Amino acid sequence: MSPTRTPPGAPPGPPTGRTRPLGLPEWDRCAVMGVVNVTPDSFSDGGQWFDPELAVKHGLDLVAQGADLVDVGGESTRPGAARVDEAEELRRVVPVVRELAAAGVLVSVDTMRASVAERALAAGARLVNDVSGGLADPAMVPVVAAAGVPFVVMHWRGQSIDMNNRAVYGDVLAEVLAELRTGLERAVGGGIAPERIVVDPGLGFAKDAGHDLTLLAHLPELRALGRPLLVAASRKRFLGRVLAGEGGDPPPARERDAATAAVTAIAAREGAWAVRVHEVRASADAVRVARALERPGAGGPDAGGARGGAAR
Ligand code: PMM
Repeated sequence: MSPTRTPPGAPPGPPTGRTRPLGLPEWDRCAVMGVVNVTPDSFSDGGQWFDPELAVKHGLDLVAQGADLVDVGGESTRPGAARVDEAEELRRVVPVVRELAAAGVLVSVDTMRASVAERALAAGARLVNDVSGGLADPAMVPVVAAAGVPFVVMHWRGQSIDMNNRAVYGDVLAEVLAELRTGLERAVGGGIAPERIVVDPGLGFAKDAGHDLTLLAHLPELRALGRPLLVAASRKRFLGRVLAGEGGDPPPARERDAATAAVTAIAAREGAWAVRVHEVRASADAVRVARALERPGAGGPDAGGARGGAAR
């Protein structure tokens, strides 16, 4: 079976998401955000899409496989990673955003820099995904507020270079909730409309495997923050640990996609707004199954969204 549902190379259709008046795209099910890392050193896909042309093609492929939106980033945030400089991040991200947006793809930009967000928005991005939730660059919240676009506030305790040292919690759920509330207040206080804000527990960021699993086990409490929830578990270390079992060696990142799709099914069932994944196909199927379970009588090829239609 072909991994795609549209002919290879065919441009994706227009974004299938509806847009709320204040700009947050939404679907009648959990959305699938495909990841395009234009980096030489991400833990998850090891530089495969560092070439801008390959990155654009990969973004289009992800849409053909069922991604509702595509997240483009130019800076690795793996534990221990040093920062890339601004000029290099702009060079990596902006052309890829421009081409994908021109092809009709709904693009988010994954950046901690206000200048990169601003240029990516000018190039057609529709959403800003800042893993620092506006903490890394004081200009970020004002830029997003002025642009009037949706903003992801992720739980974050500091730059990747030493974030593992900050994985210290008495009660991880209570502390992440409190710190996310502070992040929400900071964003709203800086002029971003609450309706445009998505929250994300930041799996793997200043967290060990036990912390990540605790947070995933408590998605209803995270949803009770009252904002749409993004869950980004894809290929992360905690999945490696789960698959390895006691004392075993974790499988490499690229062998964690089935486990990622399992998390997608759980997140969709718990009402997440979106999941952020590297391998889209299985998660696109998972969110449709979760949607079908919400209205079992509806069945049918269109149950849950726009990807139905092709025979299997
Ligand atoms: N994780 C990564 C990058 N961007 N964005 C959000 N909102 N949440 C995350 O957990 C997140 C992110 C790191 O993973 P990658 O290197 O595979 O992209």
